[in-house]
Amino acid sequence: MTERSLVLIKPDGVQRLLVGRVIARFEDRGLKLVGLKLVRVTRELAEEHYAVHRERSFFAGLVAFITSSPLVALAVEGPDAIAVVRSMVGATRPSESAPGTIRGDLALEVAQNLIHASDGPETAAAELALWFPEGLLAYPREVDRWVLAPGG
Ligand code: IDP
Ligand code: MG
Repeated sequence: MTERSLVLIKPDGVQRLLVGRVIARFEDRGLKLVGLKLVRVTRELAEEHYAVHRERSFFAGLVAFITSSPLVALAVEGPDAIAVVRSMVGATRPSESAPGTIRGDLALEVAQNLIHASDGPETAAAELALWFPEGLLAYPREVDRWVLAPGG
């Protein structure tokens, strides 16, 4: 099923100039961009995004980190995009992230693990609405037309 997922390239990824390489991985996989922007995150947005972790010991540090410098928010679309993106991102703790995943290749610390990705259909819908209140762009690609209507 075609899905959309929210991806955040966290401040460490922007500071380390890894934005293009991370986006390229998703494009290489065949996922289509339907939203993309550089965001200076407010405390309110950060606390809303990570509300599920409000009681965790690392919450204050996580909010401080995510608001410390701009991040890149992207919305990607494709078949089973939510699970595909999560598998490409890798485990939360870089010590457990498999080589070949984004975290497994590019991150080493859990507090600076480079990337966020929605973990299910409900969180994806809520996170896309939170980060892209202006909505996403739907548009056809030539490859979609070729696959869906060869010769047509
Ligand atoms: P996820 O990003 O893989 O979905 P979550 O468990 O939802 O992982 O945690 C959200 C974020 O909180 C992680 O990506 C990481 O940046 C941070 N985090 C999680 N656990 C810890 C921890 O034990 N110490 C510091 N930061 C943590
Ligand atoms: Mg999570």
